[in-house]
Amino acid sequence: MRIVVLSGGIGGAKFLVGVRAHARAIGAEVTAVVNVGDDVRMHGLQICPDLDSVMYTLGGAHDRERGWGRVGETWVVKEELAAYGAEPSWFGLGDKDTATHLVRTQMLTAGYPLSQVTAALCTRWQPGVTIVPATDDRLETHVVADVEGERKAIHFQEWWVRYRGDVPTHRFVFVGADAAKPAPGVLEALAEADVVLIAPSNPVVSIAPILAVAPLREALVSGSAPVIGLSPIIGDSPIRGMADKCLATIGVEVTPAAVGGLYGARSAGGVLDGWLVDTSDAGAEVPGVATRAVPLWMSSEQATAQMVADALSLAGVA
Ligand code: GDP
Ligand code: FO1
Ligand code: CA
Repeated sequence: MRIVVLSGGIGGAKFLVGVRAHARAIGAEVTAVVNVGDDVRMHGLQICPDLDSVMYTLGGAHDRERGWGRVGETWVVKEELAAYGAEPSWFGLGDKDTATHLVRTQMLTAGYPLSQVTAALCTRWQPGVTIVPATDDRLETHVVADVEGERKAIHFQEWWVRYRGDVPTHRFVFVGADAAKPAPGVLEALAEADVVLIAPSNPVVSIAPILAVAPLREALVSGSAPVIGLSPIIGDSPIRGMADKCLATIGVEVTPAAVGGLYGARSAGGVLDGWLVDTSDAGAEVPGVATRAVPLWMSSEQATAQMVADALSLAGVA
């Protein structure tokens, strides 16, 4: 069996650990198509937070508490940059993480596309799943917000890390999405997939930028594989992160049913065939989408693997 997962960073990475476990148990192959909208160039380095969260987590090298970056990290480079007054000083570059960005930036500068760079970085981390960026082209999430009395578009990282999303926010723009092509391997993986899973990632700034790559969305919608989403919202709040702020910005209620409705039924121009909500949200309905309530807390690898088994069962491919 071939499983494709659309994934953001921390939530997606945690989910992929369970996907990998279940895939090993049933002899399936996994391709993770990862958001690049968070990517940013800082201090001359190309930083890919969601790709790195997935790569480090599956490689067993992530910091569990912080969520992003490397375990056992040190911050000498950050301190030295600050001593020079080099901006932006609000963004934390860990020393170990910086080595990843140096290798990546050097390869990109030499002309390698991000998908090949990611594959090269993964030879070290052996993630056990194929990790592919949604696109090799520039695609960056910018946020239209009122900052220091002025309405402007700022990079997603500035919105989140510098302002903690705590500024009047009007919309998200996926710069470059119109012209972006799926990275090599994405359309092939979708064409060969037996099932597509949408990780319990942030629907607004992790999954939407992936689906904003038009040929990718088209392949997903017209493909033969069932598409099952898992709710990142349990009750009326995200487990962690900024999904509540993002959903409020686009005028969507913070409930599993509303997020399912945002994705929409494949039969009605959306992307979903099935939608998993937590058992505490049993009864949530999304028009045109088969909805089932199962435990959705990713409290252990085993619990997460069970979520995957439930998703495959809902898809009818278990
Ligand atoms: P980011 O890119 O680092 O923000 O991470 P993602 O977009 O991949 O995932 C963030 C989402 O994961 C948040 O909206 C959380 O609500 C969700 N999440 C985190 N832990 C859990 C969990 O145990 N269960 C579910 N259902 N969602 C979770
Ligand atoms: N998050 C922070 O809250 N503060 C930081 O200084 C920070 C630096 C950073 C560097 C590399 C990286 O891969 C991720 C980093 N993050 C940081 C996390 C990131 O801002 C977001 O959590 C993700 O983009 C959301 O997916
Ligand atoms: Ca993200």
